[in-house]
Parts: sequence; structure tokens; C-alpha cells
Amino acid sequence: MKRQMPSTKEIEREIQDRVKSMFRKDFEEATKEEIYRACAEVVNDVVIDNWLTTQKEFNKQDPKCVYYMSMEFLIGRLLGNNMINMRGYTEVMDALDALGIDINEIEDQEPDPALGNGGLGRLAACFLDSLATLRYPAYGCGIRYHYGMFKQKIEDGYQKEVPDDWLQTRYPFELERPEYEFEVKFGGWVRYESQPDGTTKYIHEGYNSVIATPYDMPVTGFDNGMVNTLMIWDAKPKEVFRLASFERGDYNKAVEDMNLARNLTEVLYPNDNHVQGKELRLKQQYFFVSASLQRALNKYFRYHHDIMKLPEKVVFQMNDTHPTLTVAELMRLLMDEHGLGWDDAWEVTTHCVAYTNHTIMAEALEKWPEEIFKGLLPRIYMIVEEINRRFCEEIRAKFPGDEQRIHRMAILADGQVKMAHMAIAASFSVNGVAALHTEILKNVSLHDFYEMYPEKFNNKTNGITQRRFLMHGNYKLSDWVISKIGRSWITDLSNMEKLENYLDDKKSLDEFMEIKLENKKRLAKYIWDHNKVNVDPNSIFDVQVKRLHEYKRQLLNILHVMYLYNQIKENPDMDFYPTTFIFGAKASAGYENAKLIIKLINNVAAVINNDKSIDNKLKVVFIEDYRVSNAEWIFAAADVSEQISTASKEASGTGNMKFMLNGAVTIGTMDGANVEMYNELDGENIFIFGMSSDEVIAHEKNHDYNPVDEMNNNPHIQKVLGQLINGYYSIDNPELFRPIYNSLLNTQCTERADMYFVLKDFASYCEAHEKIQAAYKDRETWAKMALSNVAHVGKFSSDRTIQEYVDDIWHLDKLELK
Ligand code: B1N
Repeated sequence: MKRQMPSTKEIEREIQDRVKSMFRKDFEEATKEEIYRACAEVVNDVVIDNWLTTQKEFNKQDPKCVYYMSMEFLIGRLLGNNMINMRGYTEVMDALDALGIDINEIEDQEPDPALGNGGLGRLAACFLDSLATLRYPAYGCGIRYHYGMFKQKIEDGYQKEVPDDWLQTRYPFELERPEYEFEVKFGGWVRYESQPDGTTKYIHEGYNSVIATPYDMPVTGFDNGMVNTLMIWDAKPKEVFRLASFERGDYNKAVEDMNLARNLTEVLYPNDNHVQGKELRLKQQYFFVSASLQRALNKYFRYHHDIMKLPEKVVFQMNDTHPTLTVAELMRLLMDEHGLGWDDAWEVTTHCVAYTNHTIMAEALEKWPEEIFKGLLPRIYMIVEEINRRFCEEIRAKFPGDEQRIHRMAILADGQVKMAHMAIAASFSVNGVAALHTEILKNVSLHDFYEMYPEKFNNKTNGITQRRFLMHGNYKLSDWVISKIGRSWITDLSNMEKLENYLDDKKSLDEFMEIKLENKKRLAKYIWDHNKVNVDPNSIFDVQVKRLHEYKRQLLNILHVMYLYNQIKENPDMDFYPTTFIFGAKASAGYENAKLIIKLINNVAAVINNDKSIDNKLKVVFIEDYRVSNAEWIFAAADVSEQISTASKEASGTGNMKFMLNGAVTIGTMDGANVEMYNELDGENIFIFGMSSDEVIAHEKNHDYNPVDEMNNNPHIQKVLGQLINGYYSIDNPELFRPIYNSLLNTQCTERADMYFVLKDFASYCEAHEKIQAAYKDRETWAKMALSNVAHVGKFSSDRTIQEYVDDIWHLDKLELK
């Protein structure tokens, strides 16, 4: 039976009781943090009962389930999310209110678990939310990083990284499960013995190993009693006892094991769309893959005996190439531990694994030096060699005589292990994350593989959960939508189209704009509290929040702001609707160009915000430490959503969808899922500019783009670029921004100047902004545009995405819960 949250009165009493029993304090004496912990336990009580019921039904009904393998789960805070899904948010809010406490302050006590970088990790979290809400049995499998994504401080305009010690105090939403510990082995060598039956036995020796301990986190479905499990793995040394005692043993090995365990899960690599190729990262990958597979097989064998039927009960979805070792490790377990021959093991593996590609950026392609790979994973390497040998034979059979093709497609080539190639060779499904992205994979980046296996390729356009990004982040709009069209959109976002009936209703449009204004005031206060910048909630809030990457073109945005500032200075009376440009972005710690762009944004902000002569027409704000928790408020407050990546580069984007859900209007290129937003909107109520992906790809192929021409033909660009190197935004050091200038104009700097066509798209970006200005001036026009975005957002729910994965790839059984 589904257990529900108690009444407001009961919650009020329970919170007080918990504070007493947990901290030996009366409620009045308790700190905010203690009250947060008490609330977490009140909610956990309900969650745990539903978790137990779900797992019992799972065992009884024996449905097929998915293991979502991901190095990142950017789950964000769980207290608010769990209260919403348990249908107890209002009750807890009222109970706290009765006790004189603001629920926001309590939620703010929770660390924001940042076990991911950006879109890829957040997508994994949205998927778990949707799987539970749709009652599909699922496990998330990941790593319990002790330090998640760093916290960002801005000092003198520069980003400073501060460690995120989110486990400093006990996290209330995780449960250690020592009963599911497994050993994971690294290094050493492989000895083989021929068996009397003609088979060979492989024996791994001389290795170091760690014990993988899972911490389970409940993943609650919305109002349905379903609770799935996210398992994140931590490492502990196997050999501590040997150090402690004087038992004979290899003391050095014990020390090595200890250090291995210490380092393994220490920190998340803070790179988005970029890989560093560090050995520790490969260790992390094998660690969580091996542990997860061992637990999955362990569970399977509790209720089944025929391993050949594994694909009927289990599918492993690989979130990008990071967990590609799933392929070889599953082969190893099936052969070495469960006695299958190669052909049977390959049959099972290739029916259990599927791969999602998230990027075409070359620097994000994972390739490991064979020497490192072989040294760290000697048995896995042998298996990869055999997979590669057979794969090359298969290519040869299909394309006889085309040795170049074999070289291009091989898993082992040029002294490297190419993870994407292995993922595609073994997976029964290969999907992209937006229609355009999948077409580019098929026709350009993965064209060879598409010719080999056209049937494997499919598209699954990304989505987001409306429970977190509207109900939790924007309860005012959420309640308003409920008052207009009811609650069905909460679990079926296509129902938002019912809002079309209000597009011509002046009163409704007014209410809608009033809510936006309230949300802008909330953000303005946040900006004041955190940045000490005063922004006018009546100005246009034009927002770009996402990881900082040159292809996402925050530079285009800030150059445009510099241009606007010049315009306003030159024509003080020009017709201009006051605008606040809001940025939020973390740059990878070693990404120099990205970090310099942050400094540029902050310097431009300092100049513009302090210029009294422009009469507050322009403001620029860089929000420090952009993360899931402040993102929710930022989306709610945005008028304009900046989705301006170089066409073809952003695989999908998901921020674009979160803005749309909250009634912001997009300015964007025809890239990623923007294309599908454009289609859902029938090409209206969205501001598209810039080159198409075909044009970008053609320029890249023909090497015929020269940014110097763009500068020479456009005096506005000339002026702005001049200001980058004449000290206009950096009086003390006029050379400070020279590297940015060079990246745009000087071929010596990168393989091509202006790699991301910033100057090429500049003029059309300016025009699109002029159209926004015109549209915003008419309040009713704007309200209609914005509401129309909400009405057409239905496709972009992760519930829709997950249903497509289930129908086309996973074929899961729904769990029945009374
Ligand atoms: O995955 C998101 C997409 O919406 C974004 O467009 C895409 O950029 C993002 C290596 C990545 N692709 N690749 C990564 C992250 C971490 C890392 O170490 C690559 N992130 C994306 C969801 O599909």
C-alpha cells in the first residue's frame, strides 16, 4: 500500500519530536540545519515505506529493468523534490510556517549534491525521476564522489574553484549497503591454464584491489508510491587489517590498496564536453562499471538460473562512452565467472547493452593509450583485443578490400583504445539526443558506423522533468497553470496545450505577467544578496546560464552587450527597453580561454553597471556558482533564453527546455533541440538567427571562412574588437583580453581563427535582439509569445523521452503498485 505524507498538524508535531530525539533540543533552540535534518527524517519515513513496498513488488513481479550507467548524476537537492513527489510539500510548508519558519531557509540547508558537470549529468537525474514517475523499474549506477563539482567564487572578476565538501556532515538521503560489497581488481597479469575439456581458464594475479561499497539513494516517483534506487559506489581498502596487525603479508601491497581506495572516488573531473585522458579517470570508470555489473548479476541469479535469458530481464544503457567498459566487463563476468563460451557471452552482451552519444566535439572523444589500458586492466584488454579482431573481420566481410575503412573504424588503432567504436560494435542501439544531432551522427561523425549498422541508429530527443523545473522551481506559475487547466500536465506535459485557450484572454495574460514579475523580484533579491548589484525587475531579464565553453558562445553574447553599450553611449536618446543581461557559468579549471571570458563578462559588468550616464538602461550580472538549486529560480525569472551555440555543436541542450517551460522566449541558432522547439512553435514566438548546421559544416570542410573579412565589413564589430585590446575594459592591463582577440582573428592561435563563427553570426544576432526589443515593448504581444512557449513545451518532458526509450530500446515492464 502506498504510504502518504501525514497531515499538516501531524507533520508539525513530528518535526518537533524529531528535533527533540535527534538533538535533545526544544524546537525553539534548534538551528535551521537541525530543523532541516528533522524534516528530512519525517519525509524519509514515508519514502522508506514506499521503497520497501516497491522492492517487494519488484521481486514478486520480476519485471525487466534498466540499469542507467552514468559517471554523473546531477541530482540536486532532494528534500524539496521528495516532498513534492510524496505530495507533502504544501503540508510541510504550512507546518513550518506554523512554527514560524520559512521553508526556503530550511531547503537551503541541504548541500546541493553536484555529482555531475552539466547537461549530461542533469539528464541522467531527470531520467531517473521520469522512470519512477512512469513506474518503470530502474537503477541508476554511478560514483559517490567525495567532492562533486567545485563551488565557484568570483574574486576580482576571476573564477576561483573551491572544493565542494558535500559529505562533510551525514547526507540524510543515502543509505550505505555493506551487504552488497564487491571486489574490483586493477593491474597485475593474467595467467592461463588449459582445462581437460579443452577450454582455457584465465587467472588474474598480482593485482591491487578495492572493495566497492554502494550507497543507495531513493528515487521517488510522483504520487504513485514508486521508489527506485540510485546506487553510487564508494571505495574502501580491502587490506586494512593487514596494516593493523603484523600478520605476514605484503605490506607494500596493502599500502598500495589503501591509496588506490583513497583516490578512486575522491573527486569528479570537472570537464564538460572534454576529456583529459587521466589514468585515474579510467580507474573510476572500471570501478563503478564492474561493481554495478556484479550487483546486477548477483540480483539476477537470486531469481533466475539461465544466464542466456539475461536480456529478457536486464538492459544496460551507457550514458555516453564513459561506461563503455560495461561491454568488456560483462563479457569477462559471463566467461570467467559464469562459464560461458565467447559466442554465448557475446550473444548475451550485445542484447543487453545500448549506447547514447551526447556530443560530436572531437575533444570529448574518449581514447585511451593502449599501454595504460593494458597495464590497468590486463584481462579486459585481452577481451577488447578479441572484440576488435572479430569486429575488423566483420567490417572486412561487409566492405572487402576497404582497409582504410577498417583502420578508421577499428577499436584498437594508432596505439589507442577507441571507446565509442567499442560501444557501437557491441550495442544493439545507438542513439543521439536530438533529431539534428542524430542526423549529424549518421551523415557525418559516425557515418562509417551508420553504413555498417543502419538499424542500430535512432534518435531520442532529450527532455526535462516538469516536477522539479516548474512545480518546485516556480510554484506560482505551477499553481496558476493548475487553476487554469487542472493537474494532468504534471504527469503528461502535452496537456500544456490547453493553455492555448488563454492566449487571447487579457486577464490571464496579465496574471501570467504578474507571476513573471514576482519571480523576477525573487531573483533580483537573490542577485542583491549575492552580488550586491541592484537590478530592476521591470527590465528585460535576458539570461544565459550553462557551462562555459567556446562553442556555447558566451563570447558572442558579451560582445553584443559591448556593442549595445556603444550604441547607447553614442545615441543617449535611442529607443531602448532597459535590459539586464544575466550570466551564470562554470569553466573547467584548466580551460584558460573560458576563464578569461568569465573575467571579460565581469569587467564589462563593472564598467556598465557603474556608468550613471546610461540611466540604468543596461545592467550585466554574473551569478556566482551557478548550480541546480539557483538554476530553478533563474529559469523562473527569465524573459529571454539565450541558446546561441554554433549550429551543429550543441547535441541537444536541455536548459533551452527549462526556460521554455517557465515562459521565457528563446533567442537561438538552429542547433540541437532548438530546431524541435522551433517546429513545436510553428516557427513563431522564437527568435532564430545565424548559420545553419549545414553551412557551418560546409565552411569547416572547405576551410573558406575568414573572420577578418567579417570585421572589415562591419564597423560595429571593429569597434568592439578594438575595445578588447585598448584597455577599455581593463585599464590597468590593456593586454589582458588579447588572447580572446587573437582567438577571433589570429590563425596562429588555434587551428582556425574564430573556430566557432562568432563574428560570422554577429550581425544576425544583433538583428534578432532588435526584434526582441520591439516585441517586448508591447506587453500583450510579449505575454502571448511567452505563454505560447509554455503551451507548446509538451514534447520536452523527460516523461516523453523515457517512454520512447522504453518503447524502442528497453522494452521494460511497468510495475503494478496498489
Ligand atoms: O549532454 C547533454 C546535451 O543536452 C548537451 O547538448 C551536451 O553538450 C551534453 C564529457 C560530456 N555532451 N557531452 C558531455 C560531459 C562530461 C564529460 O566528461 C562529455 N556533455 C554533453 C545531454 O544530452
